[in-house]
Amino acid sequence: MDRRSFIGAGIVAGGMAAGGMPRVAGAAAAPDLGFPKDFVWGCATASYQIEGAVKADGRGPTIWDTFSHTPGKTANGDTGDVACDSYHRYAEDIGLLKNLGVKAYRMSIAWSRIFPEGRGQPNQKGIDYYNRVIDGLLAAGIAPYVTMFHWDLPQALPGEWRNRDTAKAFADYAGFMAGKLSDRVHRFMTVNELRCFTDLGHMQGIHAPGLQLPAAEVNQVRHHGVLAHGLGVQAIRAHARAGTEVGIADNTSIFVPAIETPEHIAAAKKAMRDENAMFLTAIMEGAYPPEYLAAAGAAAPKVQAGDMAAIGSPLDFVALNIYTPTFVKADPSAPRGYTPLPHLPQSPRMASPWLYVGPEAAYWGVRAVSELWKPKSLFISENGTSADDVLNAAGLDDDADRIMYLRNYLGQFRRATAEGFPLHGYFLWSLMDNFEWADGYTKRFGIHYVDFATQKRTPKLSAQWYKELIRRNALV
Ligand code: GBH
Repeated sequence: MDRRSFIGAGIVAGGMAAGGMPRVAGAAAAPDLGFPKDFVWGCATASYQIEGAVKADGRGPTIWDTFSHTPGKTANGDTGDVACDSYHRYAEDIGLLKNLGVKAYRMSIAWSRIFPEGRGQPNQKGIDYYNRVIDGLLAAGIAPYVTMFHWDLPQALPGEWRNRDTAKAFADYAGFMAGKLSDRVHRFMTVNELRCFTDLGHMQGIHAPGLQLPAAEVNQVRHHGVLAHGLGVQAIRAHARAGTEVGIADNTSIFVPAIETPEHIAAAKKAMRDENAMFLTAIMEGAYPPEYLAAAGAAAPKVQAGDMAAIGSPLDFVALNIYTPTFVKADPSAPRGYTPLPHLPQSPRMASPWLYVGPEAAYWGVRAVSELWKPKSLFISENGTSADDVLNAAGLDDDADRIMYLRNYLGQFRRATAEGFPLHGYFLWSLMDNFEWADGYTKRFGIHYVDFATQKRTPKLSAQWYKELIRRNALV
């Protein structure tokens, strides 16, 4: 059956179980809410957002230590100095994961715990910490999925991402860690969210290192970001055991067709490719699209021989962080044939002002990436929401709005799996409330509430909901 008749059959028959097996008798009229067998359910976190212990065991300072300690850069002057103190409480946090029944945990490694100055002599105490975490996860039956870089760049690297050498230093570090961990870790992600650590840090200046550079320098930083990814893929493959899978966790900008007709769908796919030209498009195609280079003109990135081949290194999987959509329509009068549509002042959004609710981003993100570039495999490396969490008089966090958000997005991910797109797993952001970058501790994304004064973790209602979803392997 091709994809289209498969969907049609599902509708006519009142739902097909994932994999095309007819549903059990008695449930024939109910919509099918199941996910594929062996779908990987997980939670995600990142080192600087949860670990704290910024001076422990030889960890070197990072650009986020510097930035968060600079007055006016984060809400309330919040820093990651303590965060969730997961550096010391990791065993408890593994317990939270185990209680949920997740099969996988996406975590990141703090580069400056391994190489305090970004390069040079490795710090065994930092390696030991990740060995403890990974061994603890495996003992709990949880597979670690490891991101090598989630924004906490060692401060000692001169010129940070403005310096091309940083991409090489990243590859050396990533290869080194893959050599240490690939006996137990089978999937690595190079970097998290290219657009965030390049543009937010170097164009808008709202993330570390807080720069507002001219276009040519921003494009060069972006180039160093994708180059780091590509050299990192090669280094991980060179040092990891055979069979290790390598991918990226990217926040590709996602365009949702305003109307599901062929012309608007084509417009959305074109927008996905064009608007991500300097990031995922370059990685999946091993080239910058000529239209991107032409539009950048004199500000186009300076590319050296061999760069694009490295950037285009084949991946075992693509992982997407999916939060918010841009709706788009076909528009023959627009230069590129499409027009992105603005959100309205009253468009629904969650506690973070940028977090517009658009569950269709889940389906269209997976579908467009699948159809444009045919990756072997896809994961959702992050999806989740902030909410105005408060503990009630009973000490509980009944976050029904987070459940609403997650249920809607997961319904759209389920549509993608039911239609046969190769989506194999989902990591909820986040296991627990944590340091939300420039928003400090004012925005909570966890399914466990963290009291930052006492470090007490309390499962929210959404944790119970996620646990039940995992138990049934179906939307609840
Ligand atoms: C991801 O970022 C990150 O990977 C993760 O670390 C983070 O905690 C999580 O999602 C939740 O944010 O309106 O100009 O202030 C998502 C990307 C980065 C998007 C910050 C919004 C602020 C935009 N987000 N950004 S602005």
